Amino acid sequence: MQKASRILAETAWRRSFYAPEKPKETARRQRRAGPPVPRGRAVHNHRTIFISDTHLGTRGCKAELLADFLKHNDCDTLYLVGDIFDIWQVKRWYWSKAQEEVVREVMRKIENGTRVIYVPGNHDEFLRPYIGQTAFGMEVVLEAIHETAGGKRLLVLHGDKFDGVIGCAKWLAHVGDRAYTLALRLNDGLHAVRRALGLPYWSLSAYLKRAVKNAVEYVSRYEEIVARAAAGRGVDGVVCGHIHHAEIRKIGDILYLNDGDWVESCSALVEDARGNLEILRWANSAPQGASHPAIAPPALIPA
Ligand SMILES: [Mn+2]
Repeated sequence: MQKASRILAETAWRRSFYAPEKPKETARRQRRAGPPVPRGRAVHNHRTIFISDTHLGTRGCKAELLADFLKHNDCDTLYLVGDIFDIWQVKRWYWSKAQEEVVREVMRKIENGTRVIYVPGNHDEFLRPYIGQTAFGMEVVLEAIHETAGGKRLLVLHGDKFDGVIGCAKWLAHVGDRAYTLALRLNDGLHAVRRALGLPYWSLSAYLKRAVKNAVEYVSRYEEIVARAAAGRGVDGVVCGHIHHAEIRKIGDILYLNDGDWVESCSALVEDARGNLEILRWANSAPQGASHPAIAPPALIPA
């Protein structure tokens, strides 16, 4: 009996949090609700939105998509989970109209009564002296505890503090899936050039394959370390960013949630009124996102 109720609880947890909807159910819902409204046009209301790693101030930031996301998604509480501004690249500072629009959208949310909580990361650590204060209507905190509508307590932090304990070569994780696909194509050409120069054969693709494997290992080790730290804090789950790899999964007793980034995956973590958590990939939803990749590469680790 106890086992049955535990399984039931776990199933309920899994279903409500991240089990994909059964196609049958979706079809039934569509019949009831009519044709689905294309995402990106209607305004969606969420209880909470978590975004991080937008890297405003760099060319990498997908600011048009982010501004479009903010325009079409409202919430009671918005968590900015670090690396929102990228001040490291101050010499290569890049600012666009779209990035300005992103800031304006956040300010508009504050004016409309959205509570905005800013958890600085390592690229926007210039905000860390403001911890415990309110800046531009945003509460700046080192970390936060978010309580879901379902009563789950989630620790919210950027996650850079775990870099030192991972132990994999981080720079290798820079190499993503797409680089590998490209390398496969370049490999033959490279071989021909090296042969013409009298150099021995060297496989770029094999080299990158090892790098991708390392990136995958890096991500899973990071996730486990963050989850372990959260377990030590007595919370039900943890929300972080930093590694640019959106994820929702259970690690031991901890629900590990990573909201991804707005450089590659253009993803946000959202909570609905009932406490269900989901990752939204705006590149798939917004009409102008058609040219963006449907699936993010394993990871694009910030320096
Ligand atoms: Mn970071």
